Parts: sequence; structure tokens; C-alpha cells
Amino acid sequence: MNIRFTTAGESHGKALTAILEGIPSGLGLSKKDVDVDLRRRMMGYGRGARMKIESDEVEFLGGVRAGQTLGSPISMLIRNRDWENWSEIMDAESRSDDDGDRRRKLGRPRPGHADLVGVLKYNRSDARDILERASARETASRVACGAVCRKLLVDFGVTVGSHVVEIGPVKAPLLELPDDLNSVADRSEVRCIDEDAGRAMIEAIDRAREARDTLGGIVEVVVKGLPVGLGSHVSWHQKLDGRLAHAMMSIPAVKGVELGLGFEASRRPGSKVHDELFLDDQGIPFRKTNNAGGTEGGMTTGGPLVIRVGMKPISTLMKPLASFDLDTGETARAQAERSDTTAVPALGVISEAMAAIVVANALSEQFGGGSMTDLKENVNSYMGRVESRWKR
Ligand code: EPS
Repeated sequence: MNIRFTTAGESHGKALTAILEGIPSGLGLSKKDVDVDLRRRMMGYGRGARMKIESDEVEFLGGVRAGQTLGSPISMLIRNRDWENWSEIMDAESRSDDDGDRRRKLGRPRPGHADLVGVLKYNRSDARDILERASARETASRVACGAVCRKLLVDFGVTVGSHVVEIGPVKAPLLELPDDLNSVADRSEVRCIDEDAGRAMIEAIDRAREARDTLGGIVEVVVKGLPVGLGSHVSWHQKLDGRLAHAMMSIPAVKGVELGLGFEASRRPGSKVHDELFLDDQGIPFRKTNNAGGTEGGMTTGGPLVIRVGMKPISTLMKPLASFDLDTGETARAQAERSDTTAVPALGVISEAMAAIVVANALSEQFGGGSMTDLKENVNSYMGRVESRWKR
């Protein structure tokens, strides 16, 4: 992997950090490029009180100078404002009053959360040691890394957008997507491009909140402007569709990923699935459909990547489900913690970030180069070779 990242930090710790490696030198990059996506991730109807406390922004700690990347690892910091309220609970040092449990111990695991399996695996008595890292707060770091990759992709004419297609029982109708998907989706509080469906989603979220329940949903990510042939058919780990699925499934609460027709393709005969090939009047091949969702043989076709990502409802319920007390072994209701009713609108922004990272990595693996100048030259030379094939 050329472009890779790692993140650290707990939800109520001092800060989140991310180190992004493999970005070539000479990419124009400013804090604003990252903050824009951090803010987009925080928006969305159905979020809890935490998003009113935070005001995410990035601080570059390394890898950027005078508005340009240096080719060295990019180190980024996002402070948790809520830390002020949690500094004793999350203190890294041992404290004189640490004989008993720290305040806000989570002792009754929430079904669906990492709580129970985490305390067993990591041998902890307080599930807070697990949930603080399992929290989707971590995705702010991913979005920061994705924003840098998005900036790189823009230089190659590649755009990454998303919209919400389902929340709970509400399904948006299939519409033709606007050219600038995000500028339309971001105008909606639920990031849905259909106004009626968006209103129905808001009502469904209100009903779930009143019932002290939570809702999941589905987002669609669209990546446009890709060169043909990113990824490879030759080995399982080089297949771009596989890499995208892995990246999306790694997002907290995601339970399903589909490319193009996805599961629907399995129900149709081949004649109703495969994208037929036509030649235009200059002999250049094209497809009228994109049922494949932008990959064939694990490689980009040059058409848009269309990825659907499904999220389960958040597992912290204000009307808690059956559980037990880790200390006493008695049955009890799971612990209720402040949380969101839904985070599906944010899932779109996070999925964009993961898609941007996967695609930027595939581009860099294929075309290499330590600098943006070399990367561009290599891409141009490849595209020239591909296009010359149709000059008969
Ligand atoms: C989360 C619980 C809530 C969410 C949080 C994810 O936080 P808190 O426990 O502080 O109320 O708001 O999401 C974020 C903080 C974020 O930045 O997205 C959880 O348990 O996963």
C-alpha cells in the first residue's frame, strides 16, 4: 500500500490524531480543505448533544509546509472539546482515587456494541475502556485523511460525492443524480436529494427519538472521473471492489456494501445485468448502463463507481435492551449513554472519505512517483497510451 493511514484517540480523550503516509510532495493543501469535510461530517438531523459541544478542526503537526505537502507523513490533530468534562474520567495517569471504579463506568454492556466482546478480549472490568475507542468519533480522523486524498484526486479530475437513499423505513425514489451531488445533498439536513423523502426521513427520526429508539439507513457514494484500469484482476488483494468493500465495512455500524446493482444482480439473468459494449462514431467503446457500479474484474471501467453502504441502527438505546451486570452477573437492562438517534447523514461523508483513500491509494500504487509532478506525468502517459488505441 502506498497511501495508508492510522488513527489514535478515544472519544472523550484529549484529542484524535491521524498519520497519513504516501501522499506525494507538491500537493496544495490547507487546513480549510480538511475543515470543510470535518464540518460536513458533524452535520445531519438526528445527532445528539455531543455535536453541539464539538467544533472539529484540524491542526497539521507535520508533513505540510507553505501550503504544500512535503511527501513526508502528514500528522493531524483534532481536539475533543468535550475533554474538559471528561479529563478526570479519561486521565491517562493513575489517580489517588483509582482504588475503586472511575466515574461513568459502563458495567451493563449494550447489545450490538463492542462492549461485551471487548471486555472479554481485552480483559477489562469497565466497558468504557472499549467503547471510548469503538465510538464512531474515530471517524473524524478518517474524514481528515479522506479530505487530503480528495484534494489529490481533484488534481486528476476525480470527484467523490454521496447522498442518503434510505433512513429506517423511508426510501428515497431513484432520481437522476445532479452533476455536483454534494452541493445538492449538503443542502438537506438528512443529505437526501429528494425533498419529500427528506421530510419523511426527518419525521421518522423524530418518531424514533420519541420512542427512545434508533434508526439505520443506506447511503450511496459516487466517484466520477476515474481513469480506466485502477486496481487489478491478478490477485485478490489488488481487486478494487474488494478494497472498497473492506474500507466501507470497517466503518462502525456498517453491515452491508453493494457495488452497482449489488445483490439485485444475483436475482437477474445475465442478459439483464451485464453492461453491453457499444462503439461511438469514432470507434471509442462505451456502455449505456453502469450495472456493474464502475468495476469489472476488480478494475475501474472508467465509469462512475457507485457504492451503497448500509448501517445498522446505533446500539445505544435510551429504552435499553436486555443485558446483565458484569460485576454481579444479574440480569439488567443495558446502560444508556448519551448518543445519537441516527448518524446516517454522517455515514455518507465518512464513506466518501474511505472511498477517496482507497482510490487515491490505487492511483498512487499504479502510477507512483514521490511528487505530484511525476504522478501526473505518469497518469498522462498511461492515458495517452490507452486513448491512442482507438486511433485507427
Ligand atoms: C457515539 C456516541 C455519541 C456520538 C459519537 C459516537 O457521543 P457521546 O457519547 O459523546 O454523546 O455523538 O459521535 C461523535 C462524537 C462524533 O464525533 O461523531 C458512540 O458511542 O459511537
